Amino acid sequence: ETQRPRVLVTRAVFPDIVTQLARVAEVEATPDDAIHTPAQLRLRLRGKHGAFITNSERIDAQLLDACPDLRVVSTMTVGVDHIDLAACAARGVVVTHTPDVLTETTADFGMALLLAAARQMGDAERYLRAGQWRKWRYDLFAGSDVHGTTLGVVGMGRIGQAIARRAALGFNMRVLYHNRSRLAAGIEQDCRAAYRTLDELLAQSQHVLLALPYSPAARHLIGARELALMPPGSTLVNIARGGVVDEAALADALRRGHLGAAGLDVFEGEPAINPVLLDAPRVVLTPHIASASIPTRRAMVQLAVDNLIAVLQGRSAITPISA
Ligand code: 8YV
Repeated sequence: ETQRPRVLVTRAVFPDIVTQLARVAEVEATPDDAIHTPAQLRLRLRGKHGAFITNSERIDAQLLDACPDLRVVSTMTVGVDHIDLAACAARGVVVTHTPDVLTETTADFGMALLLAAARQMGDAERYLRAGQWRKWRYDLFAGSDVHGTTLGVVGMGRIGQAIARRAALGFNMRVLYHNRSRLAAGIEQDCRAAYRTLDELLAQSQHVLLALPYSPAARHLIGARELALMPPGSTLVNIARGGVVDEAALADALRRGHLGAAGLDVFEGEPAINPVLLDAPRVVLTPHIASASIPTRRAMVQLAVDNLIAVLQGRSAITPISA
């Protein structure tokens, strides 16, 4: 009797979806949400053929060498910077991710974070909850407008384009974008977006939103020099990866009053947060929840499970990604 493949599920996610894996594999689930150390992950993945992971688990050459039976890694993320794609390809390990199912939910959140930051909603709520609201003031948490202003989108992929449509069509914003490659004119027309170099985008945008895929080349893409290019009082929103922004430089730009506001959903070293951000003014901080609506998180888990089942049954992956 052929042995059924063995699969590790590294996170406690929707059991009614994960149980579908039992149709084709022996499943080792994870009852809690403890973060795996690399050694724990290697130990648990040894002898397994498939892995369900999130961006809390890193897949690198050392792990792959310790787990030679691994045939497929299915991540419940669209970003894959936690996976060494070249090392997986070199070992014939299929990698799948969850694009498209999260695009609109994440784009909604990108606009929400932009509005919350520009209009100082974080500081305003803390002020009210602290019992400090005593009287009306004409300029109480008076922030900057979003409608009719210029939004610079860095990373005009699926999520960036969904945000550009919301900005242009919903808020009458002028959209500039910077991308590794220039988009087809049709898309520019659809999003009413114009291509700019990064420096031009930073200098010409009242609000800048980061939605680019992360790689070591993108680390600290936005540092002190780039922040200084942004107009005084402008807004920076990051829904990409924490490493894209030099957080100390950002906190300094906020404290000095150069930057009007920031909205961050991702952080270097998350879930640990750089203390300079916790003390900075006019910044809205959220715990990596941009794709977190129940329907979307269910769709992501379902797609990740469907990818595992397909590959373990010898069929093509639904949404593979390669280096
Ligand atoms: C994930 C994300 O849900 O998809 C990504 O790349 O960052 C989020 O949508 C989050 O990382 C938890 O897995």
